[in-house]
Amino acid sequence: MSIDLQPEDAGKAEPAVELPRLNRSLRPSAKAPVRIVHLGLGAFHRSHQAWYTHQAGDAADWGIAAFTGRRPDAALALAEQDGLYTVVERADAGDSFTVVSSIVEAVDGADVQRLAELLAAPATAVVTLTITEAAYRLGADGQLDRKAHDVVADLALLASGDGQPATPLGRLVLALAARRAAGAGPLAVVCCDNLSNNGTVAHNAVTGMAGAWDADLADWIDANISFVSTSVDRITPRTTEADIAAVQAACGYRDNSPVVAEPFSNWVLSGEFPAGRPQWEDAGAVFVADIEPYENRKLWLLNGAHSLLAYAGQLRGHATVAQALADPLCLRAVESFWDEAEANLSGTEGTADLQIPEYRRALLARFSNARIAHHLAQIAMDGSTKLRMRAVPVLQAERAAGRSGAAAALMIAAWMDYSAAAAELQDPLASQVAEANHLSGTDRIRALLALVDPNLAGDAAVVALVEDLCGTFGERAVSP
Ligand code: CS2
Repeated sequence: MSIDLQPEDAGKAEPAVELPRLNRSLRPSAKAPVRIVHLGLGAFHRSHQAWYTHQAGDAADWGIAAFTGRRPDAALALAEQDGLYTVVERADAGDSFTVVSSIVEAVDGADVQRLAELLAAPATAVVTLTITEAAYRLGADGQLDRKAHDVVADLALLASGDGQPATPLGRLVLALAARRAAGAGPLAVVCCDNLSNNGTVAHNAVTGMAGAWDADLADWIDANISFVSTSVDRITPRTTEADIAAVQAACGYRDNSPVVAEPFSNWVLSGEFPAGRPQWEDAGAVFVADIEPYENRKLWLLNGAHSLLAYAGQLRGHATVAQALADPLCLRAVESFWDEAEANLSGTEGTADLQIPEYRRALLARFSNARIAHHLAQIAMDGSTKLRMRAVPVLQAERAAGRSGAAAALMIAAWMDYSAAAAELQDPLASQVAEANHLSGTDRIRALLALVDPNLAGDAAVVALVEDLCGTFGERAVSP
């Protein structure tokens, strides 16, 4: 079911009577059987992978069982509506509303037994992941950080044989062990987090965890599980009360879990699906042999600009992406970073096939969509991990080419200033960042840089460059 609405109509019709809740009577057809298991049930999964699956020509064969991460809330809310929810596509010209029905089971992530049961079923062919960049617990060497405290705790639980792992990696490894035991055969794990080479990252993280528990399991995973790399794209801010009210007014039912997204969406995938997959190409997904150029284009141009705006913009007093982009100082920083990134992007036929000028123009339009309130504070989270993918490769490539990389370095400098100014920093390395911020001068810069990339921290010229750029967007941070 889809409805279109102009902006001036939105929110007009105040419901006079209690409206029905979105419920199974609105499900367009019978529930599809579970063949996809998702870890990380959140707004992005619902606006992206679940939306593609809903639109696939063979959607009737592909139901998703979606598991939450740390908290059960999203699963409980969705389960009340039989897994149904509304995607609000929010364009400058107005909203359109679609009820998505591909999620057939919404489960609390702590229910590891259900996860193991589903992975042990031969019908399950695909596992998709949106567990956040930081959850892969990658060390600076690209391998699983086996000393991370939650990894240590989960390994102890797995070894004891009677405990429920708490990390997505631990849960997935336990469920893959159940699949091996059941002889249910190969499947594909599709990483949908914003990491370069994300299939390899997922492979290293999963086999790293499995291998530290049971070397045979790691070998079985290597032989049977295909790790698919993908580049995912759709700007999806957090749902607000106003969004819930807009759906109620426009659609005539109450939906406790609508998701608002821009009309644009993109999914590029590369890898094998040994047990099959939905026809995601019907919804515009693209399958390629070499994903790296697409991945870098998206990670550097979109996500890189996002991080730059998140730190620079908040230091300048802005709250949303659209507001920050309207600030000439922030816009200039983004354009300079894009110039550096573009100089290091190349596709199969140079940059022609990547259509960088068009991509940049489209990004400016997407970021300026003022009807999408994309909060900088949301993007600013987990900076130490995100900068490794978004700023470091461009800085390294620029320096290798004999140039300064000042625009990429500025993103890192803005993060440092922000990390000292923020009331509360959400980051997997928050305590180390706080410690580093107690140092002063060059020592502080070096210590912060080491958390992002130890090699860069060992390069005195880069440390000096970053130190020089601190303070560009506001007060230079001083040690307490
Ligand atoms: C953002 C992404 O929060 C962030 O770090 O850069 O979530 C971004 O909105 C998506 O990747 C867009 O596809």
